[in-house]
Amino acid sequence: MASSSLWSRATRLCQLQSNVSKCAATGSTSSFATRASASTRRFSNRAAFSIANSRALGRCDVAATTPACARSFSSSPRAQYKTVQEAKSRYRAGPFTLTSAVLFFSVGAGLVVYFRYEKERMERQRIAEQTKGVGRPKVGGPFELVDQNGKKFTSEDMKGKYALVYFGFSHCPDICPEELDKMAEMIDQVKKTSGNTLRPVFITCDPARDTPAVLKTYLQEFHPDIIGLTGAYEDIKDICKKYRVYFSTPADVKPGQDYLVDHSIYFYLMDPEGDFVEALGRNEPASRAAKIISDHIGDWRGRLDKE
Ligand SMILES: [Cu+2]
Repeated sequence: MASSSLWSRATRLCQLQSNVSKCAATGSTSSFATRASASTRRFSNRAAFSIANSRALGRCDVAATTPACARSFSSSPRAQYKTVQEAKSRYRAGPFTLTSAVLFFSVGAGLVVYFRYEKERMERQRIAEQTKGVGRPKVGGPFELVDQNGKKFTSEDMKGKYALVYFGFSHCPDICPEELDKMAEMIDQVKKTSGNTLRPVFITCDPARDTPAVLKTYLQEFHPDIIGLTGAYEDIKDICKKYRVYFSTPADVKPGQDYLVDHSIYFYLMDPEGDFVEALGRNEPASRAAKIISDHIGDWRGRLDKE
C-alpha cells in the first residue's frame, strides 16, 4: 500500500516535471521567436532608415543591403558580353593580352642587347688595359725609322691616332699582298665608321731590299694612307723584338739573289698613347677586324686626332 502510494506520487511528480519542462521549452521557444522577430523588425527598420538617410545624403553606407547601392560601388562599368562563351573567353585571356606580350618581349630583347653590348665593351676594356700600367708585358716601344719619302718617322709620330702596324716585306709572294689588301679594306671601313682616326703602318723586315723608294711604289698598289717604314738592319731587328715579331733572313745571301723572309703575320693595334691594344690574326676577316678597331676607337676617351 505504502509502496503503491509512493509509486503513484512519483509518477505524478514525473508528469508534473515533464509538463513544466515542456512548458519551459515552449515558453523559451516562443520567447526566442518573439525576440528574433522583434530583432528582425528593428533591423529592417534601421536598414530602411539608413537607406532613406543615405539617399537623402546622396551616399551609400549599406551597400550590401541593396543591389542599387552595390552597383554604385563599381568604379568602371561592367563589361557587357553578348554570349556566355564571349564572357568565358575574356575571363580565360586574363592579364596576358597581345599588347602586354609584345611589351614583355620588347623589354626582354632590349635588356639582352644592352647586356651583350656591355659585356663586349668590358671585354674590350680588359684587353686594352692588359698592357697598360707598370709591370705589364709591353708590346711596342720607342723607335726611329725612315718613311717611304725618306723622312724620319718615330714612335712619337705614330701617337695621336690609333695605329695599325703590320710587319712584312715587298718581295713576299702571297701572304703580304693578301694581308695588305685586307688592310686596305680595314682602313676604308674604319674611316667610314670612325672618321680619319687610324694610322696604318707597314714596317719592312727586309731592309736590305726595301728602300724608301721601293716601299713607295709597292704600297701605292694597296692604299695611299699606308705609311711604309724602313731603316738600318739593327733598327729593324730592335723594333721587331719590341713588337714580339719573329723574322728570319737566310744567311749568306749573295747580292741580287732572291730569297724569302719568314715572319709572323699579325696586325698590331696601338692606342693614341702608343700602347698596345690587341693583335689581329689572319683568321680575322677584314670586316670583323674593322669592327673591332672601330669599337676600340669608340671606347677611347682621351685625345684623338681626326686630321
Ligand atoms: Cu709576307
